[in-house]
Amino acid sequence: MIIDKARLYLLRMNLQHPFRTSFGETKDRDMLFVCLEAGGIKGWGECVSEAGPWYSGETTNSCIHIISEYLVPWIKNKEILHPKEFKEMCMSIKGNQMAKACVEDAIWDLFGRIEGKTLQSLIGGTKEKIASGISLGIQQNKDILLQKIQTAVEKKYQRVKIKIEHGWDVGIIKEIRDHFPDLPLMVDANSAYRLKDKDIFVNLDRYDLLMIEQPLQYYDIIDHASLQKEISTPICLDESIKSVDDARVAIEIDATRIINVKPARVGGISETLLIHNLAKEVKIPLWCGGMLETGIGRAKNVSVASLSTFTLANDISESARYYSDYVIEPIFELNADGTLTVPTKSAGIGVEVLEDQINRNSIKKMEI
Ligand code: OSB
Ligand code: MG
Repeated sequence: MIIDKARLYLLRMNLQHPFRTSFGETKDRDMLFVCLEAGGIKGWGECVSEAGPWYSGETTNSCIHIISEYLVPWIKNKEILHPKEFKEMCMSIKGNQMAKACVEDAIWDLFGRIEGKTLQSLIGGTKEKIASGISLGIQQNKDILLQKIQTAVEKKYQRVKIKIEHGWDVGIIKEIRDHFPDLPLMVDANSAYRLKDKDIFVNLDRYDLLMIEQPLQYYDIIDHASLQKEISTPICLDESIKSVDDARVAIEIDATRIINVKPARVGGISETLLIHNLAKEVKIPLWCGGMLETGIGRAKNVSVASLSTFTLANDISESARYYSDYVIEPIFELNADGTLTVPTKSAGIGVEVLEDQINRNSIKKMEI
């Protein structure tokens, strides 16, 4: 295929509820979408970057820059036989994983739509339904959190993840365990702690958590291995794993016993497939993380989570949880068994993209 047209859209989308983590609060999101066209067929990618460099060093503006000045010009009007070629084509662009993933996703979607195949079948995903978990941000008080957990349990989410930070950790987990002794529960610190805070994790070790996600620095792998020696709850890295090489190192030194794979954090679907192959070889369980995606990114994540190594519940909740303005059809609804069905309504990411809706609501558009 030859990509002959490319467009960026920026939409401001309000979150249904503010989402607070140890690195800050998100109230609305400027969502960036890229649309690539080849001979009139369109493929879509969603960029997960946030306005500021709080989760990683990338921002929405850095992604606009990298996508429009480098990534798209480097692939436009060139013959591409398979989406896996994208990585090679952009190899000399360092870092900028979210920007790369957004463009690579659009190439996979476009390729699938041209070939008449779903993304799931292109990557070899085997499951029809994927296990859905929920990630609950830091709340104003414990009663609000307990109520949100109760609602999640009633909706049959398969596990609950609680964001933690200093002052909202051991105490709140004890409280949750008093009310929900058997709940499949985990915590995510988003790098809020240092090795000197080890006692907090030794205390958390008593509460039968499925895992502790990214307790220490975002660039750190070694200290996580030291912390893992002190506790039996598995550590699961998120921010620290930006490539299959990071994953291999972290596994080798026992810094991570489970990996939260966010395709956008590792630079795209091709890199995700390498992590999938590694995980199969070394028998490390995976699950797919989320970045408050709208429908386009969500559909991609659901397809990725259908790979056989993604055996744990994913941070992929129903569409209505975060936004009311939908950009795809059909939206994702939770099944009674706490799963989401892998969409197969159309080729590519499996859902229709509502281009008119995106076009109408954009606050910025750019032809590249
Ligand atoms: O660390 O997993 C994270 C949201 C934004 C940034 C980082 C994270 C998250 C989540 C939400 O936990 C997961 C979701 O999309 O539901
Ligand atoms: Mg995380």
